[in-house]
Amino acid sequence: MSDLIERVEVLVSRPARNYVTLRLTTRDGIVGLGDATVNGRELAVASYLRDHVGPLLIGRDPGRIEDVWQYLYRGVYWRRGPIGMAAIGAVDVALWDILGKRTGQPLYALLGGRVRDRLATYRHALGWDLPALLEQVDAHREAGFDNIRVQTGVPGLDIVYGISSGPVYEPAGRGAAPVEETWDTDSYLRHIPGVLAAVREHVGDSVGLLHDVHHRLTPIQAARLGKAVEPVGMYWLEDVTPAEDQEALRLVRQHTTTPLAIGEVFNTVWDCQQLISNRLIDYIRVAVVHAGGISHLRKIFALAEVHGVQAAPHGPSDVSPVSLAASIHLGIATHNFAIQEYMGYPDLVHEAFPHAWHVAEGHLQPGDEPGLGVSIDDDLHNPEDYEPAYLPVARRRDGTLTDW
Ligand code: GCO
Ligand code: MG
Repeated sequence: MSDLIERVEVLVSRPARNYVTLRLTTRDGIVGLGDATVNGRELAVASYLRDHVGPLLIGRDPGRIEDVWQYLYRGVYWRRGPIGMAAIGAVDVALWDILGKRTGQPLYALLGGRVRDRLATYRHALGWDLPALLEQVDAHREAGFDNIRVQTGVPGLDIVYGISSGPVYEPAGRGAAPVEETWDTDSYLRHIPGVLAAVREHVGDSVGLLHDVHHRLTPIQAARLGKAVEPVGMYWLEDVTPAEDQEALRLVRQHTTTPLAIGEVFNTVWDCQQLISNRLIDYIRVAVVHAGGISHLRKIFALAEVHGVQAAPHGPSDVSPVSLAASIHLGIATHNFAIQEYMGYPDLVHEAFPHAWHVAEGHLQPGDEPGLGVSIDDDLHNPEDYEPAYLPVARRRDGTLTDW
């Protein structure tokens, strides 16, 4: 058969930042791409793909997408986890890409076709202080974006999640070992409600405001914050507590009507099954790359739809343009998909992954090329460019390690 998988390549590269990309090629030359980037742990997933998954794919029928997923998930015996699920996700996305190219259809057409004309997105505004933050908020509004995530410095702290000294924030890449940040919850809780209220005052009612707490609070602290910012009318508060404790959200929920978003570190439907079926969140943030690809995300989103929860996937710079493409195609074809995060990329990343998806009038569009509509510029994917780059860790003032 001419359409079986013949070649499996795992590209580890650093066009401005580290990415792991899977490239599958069939005997008749159709190429499918998948993103397998796990920020700060790139080589582990590359080895999983090269050493264990790749050899099993050679000679396999790329059209049996669900069967390959089950083979790689159930067949391995060991379950879940970010490394294994990113590898499965990369294979899944590459197979969908191949199917699109073989049938000449953009992916969204194979996923049921458009349910909306354009996909809502949000951009990041960051600033150490309010004037700097408002400047970025205004810039995004002028560029046509209606939904903005706001992150700001905290008095007394030197480094804070989501903020950098320059205009662009990059979570990883600050050296060969993780940077250690100091965290102080009381200072944060005293400061942030006033900042969010001031941003609301500045932008008026028509802008969606989002804020990422990045897993820093206990349930009762999260409940207090949610309640304090109710007058701001937030689009959402994100990751208020460490996400693996699903029951914690019940307490938060009992105290506040501020919408809650969670799930960027989840890998499977079983990580969010209680959260969704008990309606403890409003938005589920699983990403194509980290939660088993398009096939598995569709199941999570279907469960969410039944329970009135909306999809809003993770989309920072460490989710490559390949994954972002998959998410945009899925978003344009999924009824309960609310919004796609789009942090943006350095120019070199756009050049390394030429893509049909694009921003138009403050919204995302998948483009109409067959499959994902993303290709690779091989010259910009040099394995020698890879450098270890870790996400930071955080300690409380007394030195206790806490959630970053
Ligand atoms: C977000 C995220 C990111 C993560 C990063 C980890 O909401 O965009 O929280 O900023 O921290 O993707 O690799
Ligand atoms: Mg986040």
